[in-house]
Parts: sequence; structure tokens; C-alpha cells
Amino acid sequence: MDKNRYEVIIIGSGFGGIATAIKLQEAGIHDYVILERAPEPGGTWWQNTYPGAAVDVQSPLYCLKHEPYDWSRMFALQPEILAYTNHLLDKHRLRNKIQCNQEVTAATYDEQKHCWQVATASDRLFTAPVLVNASGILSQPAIPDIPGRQQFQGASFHTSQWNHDFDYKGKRVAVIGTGASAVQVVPAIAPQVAQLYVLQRTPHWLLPRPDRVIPKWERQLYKKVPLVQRLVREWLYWKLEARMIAFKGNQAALRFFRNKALRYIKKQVKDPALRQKLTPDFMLGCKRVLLSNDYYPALQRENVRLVTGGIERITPTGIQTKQGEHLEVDLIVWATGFHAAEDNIPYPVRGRQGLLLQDYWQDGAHAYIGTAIPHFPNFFILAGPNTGIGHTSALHIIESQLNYVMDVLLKMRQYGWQSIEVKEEIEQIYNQWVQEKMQKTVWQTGGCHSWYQTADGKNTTLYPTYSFLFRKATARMKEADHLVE
Ligand code: N01
Repeated sequence: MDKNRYEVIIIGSGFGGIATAIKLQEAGIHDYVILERAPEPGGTWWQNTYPGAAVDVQSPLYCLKHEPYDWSRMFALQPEILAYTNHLLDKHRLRNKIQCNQEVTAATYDEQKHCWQVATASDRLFTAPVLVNASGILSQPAIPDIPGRQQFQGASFHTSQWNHDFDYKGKRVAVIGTGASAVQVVPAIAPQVAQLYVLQRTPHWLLPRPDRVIPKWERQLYKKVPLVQRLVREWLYWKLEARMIAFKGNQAALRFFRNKALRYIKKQVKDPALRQKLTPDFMLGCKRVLLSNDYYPALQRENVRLVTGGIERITPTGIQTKQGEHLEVDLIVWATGFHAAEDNIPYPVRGRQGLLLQDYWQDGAHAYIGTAIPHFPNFFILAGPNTGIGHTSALHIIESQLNYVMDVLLKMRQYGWQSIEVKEEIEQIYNQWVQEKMQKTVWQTGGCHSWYQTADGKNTTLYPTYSFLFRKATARMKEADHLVE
């Protein structure tokens, strides 16, 4: 018997992979494997260990619906989220299903055998009729090709590849980029470094982070009366969901949040010149809104300087700015984000007749409910095209997608289908609707370019309306919309 043959292959052991495995087991499907490229499971929360790494959605909502957790604070730090993923792995006995150090190099559909062949960098081949990609949208670090980058003789790494062997204490450090990762790194390292330069290309809108320690009595209450925690989760869900009113382009709601952010800059930043540098000229929401209580204070420390003029090049000893200044540094931190809108499946995927998914997506990624693609039977993507969410928990989306995926899998079993794929016209109609809805959102009208978009400005990452509508759209598989064999 071929040991590498399974009923389902899952790629990635982050929240998507773990949630899929739990659902499979609940449905009595135990013949599956999770392939993980890293040496340990956990996905993004194993990978992102930079100082200050934390979730920016309230923890009671940032967990699987039926897997509440004893969170110690409202916005959990990375170690606690990783502990939660480990708790899930142990509770559901998933560890022996995961094969680590298995970087997938290709996935190819065999039309004769109705199954996927998945090759890994260690020369192994796994096969299964069903393939679930849970490799995550933010797993490919983007480091810009600034001239001279290779010549730098100090230390340098991306936030998601933090080198803990390098001791940054007492050193001169440059952080390039001012997005969600940077606003967490900067306050975390600022008190410990000798000098910190924060290189900002574009200011981002920032709001206070309503973080707090969850006191013992409250945690006890959640344990003793789980209904209370469920109600808190529900309340948080609807509170965050209301933000979508603004992102959908409601001007009054946008003004409300913009004024709140402006008041916050005024309150936290005393110097009008610095305030001006930190005030974006695009609409709030166009780029991801950041949450931080300590970023602006960190920028005003004696040993920290915001540098805004632009980078000319990297030199062997530092950064040459466009204003002619040379910043001597020992460490460059690339807080420059990820390849998300393009190139977010990190291996070639070949469907029917050898069709390459990356070619099928040459004008930007698209999928039916962000999950299924015509010509790629029995293949599902979690956190796929246009499923991203800027206002609530990404886990809500993953769990919604899994309702559809599980419905498909159970029907495949029930009716003995060998393959199933969404009809091309259904996928096209769906994506026309997505892009039409998108045109009214602040992500398209807000006057900025963001990682949500391809180079041409097409938004291939975000879901354009309320997340409860996504839950509804993914509730079950509509047989008439699919081709089955
Ligand atoms: O990346 P980003 P991130 N020269 O793309 C700048 C999630 N996340 O890693 O705005 C100079 O937001 C770029 O400048 P500009 C979350 O979804 C979640 O911070 O393009 N600068 C920008 O300032 C988030 O949205 C958490 O002009 C350059 C920065 O680099 C996503 O990850 C925590 C440049 C990139 O910001 C990505 O966040 C952290 C160049 N050539 C992250 N190229 C949670 O809390 C780029 N930049 C869950």
C-alpha cells in the first residue's frame, strides 16, 4: 500500500489547516495529512515572532467558534495565540497528522485517476482526491529591491523572519515600513535600542487599541458560565461588523472614524510638524487601519526618529536617504509586508489539461466564494481570493469556507462523486458581483494603493461586503452550480 495516499491533503498547519482537520475528524474523515513547510506547526503565528507581535482583533473573537480559550488579555500576544494553536493540536490529537519540513513544490491534478499529486522539496509525493490549500495569504514576505540591498554588511531580516540570535539591544536600527507589523515592532524595541530610524513612505491611519488584561474573576466567569463568553464574542462580532458600514463607503461613518483618528493624533503627538507627517492624505480604511496605543509615543522618544523623505539606496553601512542624509545602522528590519494580491499560492498548481493556476490568474486571482476554481476539481483554497477581511476576525471567514468545503466532501462521499468543480459561468458571475461591489468600497475609492490590490489596482484580496453575507453564501454547496463526475 502506498503510504503517501490519503483521502484529503491539507497544505499548511496554521488556523486554516487546523480548522480543516478538526472538521474532517468531526465528520469521521481520518484519512488525511497536513503538510507544513516549517519545522513546527502553527502557520503565521509560529512564523511571526517579532517583538510586540499581537493580534489586532479581540481575542474572544480570534478563535474558532466552538473552541473558546482562556485568554489573558483582549488583544493576545503571539506566544498566547501560538499556545492556543498548540492547545487545539493536542486537544484534537492532530500532531501525528502533520508532516513538518514538507515544502510543497507542485500540485498536479491527474484527470485519469481523479486525484491530486503533491510533490515536496524533500522529493516525496503525496496523492489524494481532495486538496485543501491553507497556506495563508500573508506567508510570502515582500522585500523591496532597493538598490544596494545586497551590499549591506549589518544584519537585516523581514519582520516575519525575525532573527532572535541577533541582539538588537544598544544597537542602531532602521525599521523600513510603517504598516501593521511596524507599529507593533517599533514600540517593542524602541526602549532597548541605541537609535531607531522609522522609514515611512506613506502614513497610515491609526486608532487606539482597546486592549486590557482580562482579570481573573472574568476568566473564571467565562469558565463557569461559557454562555457569557459566547455572548461577549457575539457582541464583539456585531460591533466590529458595524465597521463595514464605513468600508462600504458610507461617508458619515468614514468621517466619524477619520475624526476619531485625527483627535487621537492631536492628543498623542504634540509637535505639529510630526503630526502633519503622520496624517495620511487618503481616506481612512483605504489601507488597513492600524491599532496602537504606543506607536505615536514611541516615535517621540529621544532615540527614535521618523524619516519620511524616501530611500535613495542601501549602503554597506546604512541607508542613504533621498535628502542626502546617511543613516548609519547595525540592523535593518524589513517591515514591508507580504505578496498577497499576486503570487499568494507559493507553488505551481496544475488543473485539468495541465492548466496552470498562475496562468489562469494572470489578470489577478479569482475564485468562487474565494474557495473553488473551475478546471481545478476537488481543490479548495482557504483564505483565497477576495475573502480577506479588514474589519473582523479572519477565522470567521475560514470557518465559513469550511461549511462549503465540508458540504462538498460529504456529498462526494455520499454520492460517490470522483470529482467536483464549480461551473465557469457561476464563478464569473460571482466575481463580477465581487468587483462591482468593490468599486464602491473605500479600498477602491479611497485614493491609495494598498497590498489589497494588484499592480493594476484590482482588489483580489478583500470581501467587498458584510462577513455575515459571506457566511450565508458559503453555508452549503449548490449542486446546480457545479459539474460532477
Ligand atoms: O505590511 P504592510 P505589514 N520603500 O503591507 C512599506 C497583517 N498583520 O507586515 O504604505 C519604503 O501593511 C509600505 O509603505 P506604503 C495585517 O493584515 C496583522 O505591516 O506601501 N517602504 C508599508 O508602510 C496587515 O495589514 C497583524 O507606502 C515600503 C509597509 O512597508 C498585513 O499583515 C500584525 C516599500 C508594509 O506594510 C501586512 O502588514 C501584523 C519600499 N519600497 C500584520 N515597500 C495582526 O495584528 C513597502 N513599504 C493580526
